[in-house]
Amino acid sequence: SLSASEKAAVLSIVGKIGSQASALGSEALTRLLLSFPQTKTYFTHFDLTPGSADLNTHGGKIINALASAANHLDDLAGNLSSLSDLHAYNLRVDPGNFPLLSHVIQVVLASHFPGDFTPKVQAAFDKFLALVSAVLTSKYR
Ligand code: ZNH
Repeated sequence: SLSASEKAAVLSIVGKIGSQASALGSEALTRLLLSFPQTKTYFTHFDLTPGSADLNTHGGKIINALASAANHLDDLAGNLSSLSDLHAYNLRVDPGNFPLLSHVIQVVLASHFPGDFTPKVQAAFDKFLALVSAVLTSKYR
């Protein structure tokens, strides 16, 4: 779990997102699909053109889910329970893809918030993304 200062660091960067969730998430997905083309298999029903409505909508959902989780750091399992069911039983996303998405999200945050995404904040956010990923892949069997 996260220390008090790690929790504060996670909330500090989440607090910068504001109205940019869709743009940030869309860019993260574009980076994911370009750097790790195998991830395209999950999005065959999407328009994968950078900036498409599909990527903006889905990117926004991902970032908003992370922002919600960041505001429930003492109950991540509860906050992410239905998303955990969805990924395990319905989507069946290979767990190996979660570190890839976590990586590109951090690249996006570093690029958009260079002054705020300090090494210390990144270390905390990386730990946070690993905890979220662990919950989302916890029901696989
Ligand atoms: Zn996921 C979906 C989140 C990872 C794939 N997702 C989803 C959603 C959300 C999320 C919020 C929506 C849901 C509803 O609508 O209800 N994810 C998330 C997160 C994460 C993730 C937070 C981490 C961190 N995913 C992931 C990965 C992948 C995915 C890694 C692959 C690669 N997802 C997915 C899909 C979907 C989802 C495919 C569905 C889409 C549609 O719309 O169709």
